[in-house]
Amino acid sequence: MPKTVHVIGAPMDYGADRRGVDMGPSAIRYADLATELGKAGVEAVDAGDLLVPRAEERAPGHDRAKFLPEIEDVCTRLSDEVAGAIENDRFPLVLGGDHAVAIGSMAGSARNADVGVLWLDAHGDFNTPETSPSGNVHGMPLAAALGEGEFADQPWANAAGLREENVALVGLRNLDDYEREAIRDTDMTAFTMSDIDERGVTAVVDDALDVVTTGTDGIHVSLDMDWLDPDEAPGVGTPVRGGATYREAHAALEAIAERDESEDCLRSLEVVEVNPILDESNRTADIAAELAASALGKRIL
Ligand code: 5AB
Ligand code: MN
Ligand code: MN
Ligand code: MN
Repeated sequence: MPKTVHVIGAPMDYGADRRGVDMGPSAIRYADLATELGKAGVEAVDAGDLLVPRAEERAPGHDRAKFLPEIEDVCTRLSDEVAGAIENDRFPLVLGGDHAVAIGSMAGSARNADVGVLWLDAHGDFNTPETSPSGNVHGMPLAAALGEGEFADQPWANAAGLREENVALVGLRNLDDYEREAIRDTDMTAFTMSDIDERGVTAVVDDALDVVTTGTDGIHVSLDMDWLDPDEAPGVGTPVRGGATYREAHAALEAIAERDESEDCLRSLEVVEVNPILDESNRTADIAAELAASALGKRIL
């Protein structure tokens, strides 16, 4: 059955140092998201943006997890919105915003179900306030969802139906020392860019899909646009060279669509970290819109 997509903008930039990522939802809509989703054959309903007070109106608070109370407020509302959409048989597509919005998306998607998470990112996003080198919460969402460290005391951040065994990270190429150890110590499955070099992106994504679909009711896909190479997608706050090419990225999202076609597993999707201020001619948002369409079944032929 074709999905009805519920588009939710989360114009939040509390989680990152580089201001401008709050314009991501606008930029992705401007990049003809609606037309792209039409090409995927889905119906899309735009629920508008969550209200996010400007960072200038707030104080960053403690420096190990900047703006954490503000992030809690936005992510709690986002989580309700995502869970509500799923309850009404709609497919939530969240437009970020910095990657801290994923805390809300995952909590909503995994509220009443066992959910797997596929994390497409250059980074591990597995810091906690204790270990973060920057204090930026966009480097912490996976740790928050799994209740690591100080996040154990932040129930709003935990994704109820998410277990480490059902998390797969794909395309890693930049980890902090702590994260490297911590990711090795967890039961999450991590694939680096070297795995993609060796085996090709579709084989790696297929393995990752096995991890996230096994024993779950569905999957949440979190696409950080810095997963792509900055030559393709320069409009991101924390670029790392050596990322997925344009075609590799499409192949990955097409593989997700294909799996969804056979197993009806795709439950929610988010596209985050688009920063049009750092971009060239809105290229990164263009690709973001196209990739969302690929994940939802857009075909070349
Ligand atoms: B992104 C870094 N690990 O914690 C940190 O873009 C970068 O959501 C985090 O993946 C990058 O500050 C967060 C150095
Ligand atoms: Mn990243
Ligand atoms: Mn990220
Ligand atoms: Mn376009």
